[in-house]
Amino acid sequence: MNTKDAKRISKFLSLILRHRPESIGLELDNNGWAKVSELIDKAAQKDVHFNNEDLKWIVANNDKQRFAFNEDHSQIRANQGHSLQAIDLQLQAIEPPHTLYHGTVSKFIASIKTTGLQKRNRQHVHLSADLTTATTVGSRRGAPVILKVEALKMHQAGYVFYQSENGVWLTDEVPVNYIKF
Ligand code: HQG
Repeated sequence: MNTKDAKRISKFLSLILRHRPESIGLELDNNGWAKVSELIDKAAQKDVHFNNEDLKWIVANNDKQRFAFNEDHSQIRANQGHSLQAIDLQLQAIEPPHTLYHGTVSKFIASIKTTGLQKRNRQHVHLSADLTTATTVGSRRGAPVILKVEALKMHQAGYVFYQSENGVWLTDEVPVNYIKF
């Protein structure tokens, strides 16, 4: 599979497995899993063609490890990033590092200073342990602005943190007093 096709299909999978499974008539279970065979068939009906081997390649090689198979490879899901509120990824709460980073853009700063970081359409606020990832995330929208989050302090105050299968740090909100601008 060439890189261009892999990227196109990966974007399609993000849309279907995180946001709009119903757009191809696909059902996800409570934990976000889709049947691989059903996904392949329903995508093909919408003229997006890939097979089992293509999916295995994408799951293994995706730059952010966005997707995962279950043990017998009969089911697939997105590791994070869902807007579908009913999906429970069964994440375990864990202690975060001292500092986490959030990449955003300057036009959001005034609002973030008022309300803190909010999850908007997604299930969680997304944070990363390294500056490079935060910079990449911010760059999707323009010149990146990196915010420092005092994650351990938040945790000590009772805020809950999770880490997705692919290493993204997740929490419900970040109040403004834990952000360094
Ligand atoms: C901003 C991608 C105004 C927030 C990435 C962000 C990530 C506020 C945007 C993942 C705000 C939400 C998530 C407030 C937050 N006022 N703006 N109070 N609070 N924002 O896409 O973190 O490639 O939902 O700064 O790599 O950008 O899809 O979140 O700019 O991991 O796998 O509101 O998506 O992953 O945007 O990105 P998003 P995000 P994938």
